[in-house]
Amino acid sequence: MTNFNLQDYLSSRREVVDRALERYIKEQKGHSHAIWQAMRYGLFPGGKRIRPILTLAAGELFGGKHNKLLPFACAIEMIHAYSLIHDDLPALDDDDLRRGVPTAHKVFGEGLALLAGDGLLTEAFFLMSGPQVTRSLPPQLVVELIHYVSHAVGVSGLVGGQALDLEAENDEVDLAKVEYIHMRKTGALILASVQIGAQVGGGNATDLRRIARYGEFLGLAFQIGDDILDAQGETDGKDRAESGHRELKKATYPSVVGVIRAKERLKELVQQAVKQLSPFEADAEPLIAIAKYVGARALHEGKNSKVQEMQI
Ligand code: GRG
Repeated sequence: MTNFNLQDYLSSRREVVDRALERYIKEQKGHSHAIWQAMRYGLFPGGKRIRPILTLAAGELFGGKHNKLLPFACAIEMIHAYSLIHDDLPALDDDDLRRGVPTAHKVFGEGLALLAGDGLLTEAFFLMSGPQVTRSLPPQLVVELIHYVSHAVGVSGLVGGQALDLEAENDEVDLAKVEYIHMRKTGALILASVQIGAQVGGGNATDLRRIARYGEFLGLAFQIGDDILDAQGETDGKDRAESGHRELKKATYPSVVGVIRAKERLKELVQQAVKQLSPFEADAEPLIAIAKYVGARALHEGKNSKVQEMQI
């Protein structure tokens, strides 16, 4: 046992990510224009920053340096922010609040919010393919990483998962279908967050397989946890009464098998995720603690919980 403190780890890495995102925005021409303001609104103050922190943690496990990891970590957070802005639009979830404040379209109007999402998505790819990256990593690896992220956020991942989610509204769905949707809609970007970090960090093929399995279990656990919090009216910054009308009809674990079985599945997934990392021993403490935290949020404490880990 070491003295690893998850709270300190999350807040220090969060600061690193926030500073890098700020720096990136300030460097862009026209960053004070309305479109950048709307994009910035989607990024700041930000939520948990769990995806970029996962990229840093997976990279650090293999000795990866922050200067190489940060463009990817920031790009992944920009993609996440885009997905939330678009997801909140009237055409999708129709949410008025996100993280307890008005959604981007409520502040900037639907047109600019739509474009802010497009802008964040596109700028993410601009960042990953920029000189800071191409000077510090082999070109072949950069192309592979960008290809991988595109796959995770395109039709095979986030966008396709969201489309399936739309189609499944009001349908009778079984658990296999719910998991299939979750693994694309939410799991693919979480998996990409750790995989990209591990690849930039220099993990070997065996390491990458272990990290991929960890990411798959964690991605599914994350969405089930979110659905449990939502079913209990505890989703961060947005209680059930504030949820868009669509949210209430979605195919989720709790809606198919109830909250108790959803919690059992969540616990099992976190245990599986943690198990994948046992060969790395204490070096994997941050990734292990993050997985346990994802479980603990939904299993024990809910939105007002301090950062704490699940006992497993
Ligand atoms: C392509 C038009 C178009 C829209 C895309 C893909 C998409 C819309 C939306 C993404 C689907 C989505 C919002 C899934 C839910 C995933 C989830 C649990 C989000 C919340 O993530 P957290 O808890 O948020 O990490 P914070 O606030 O901490 O950043």
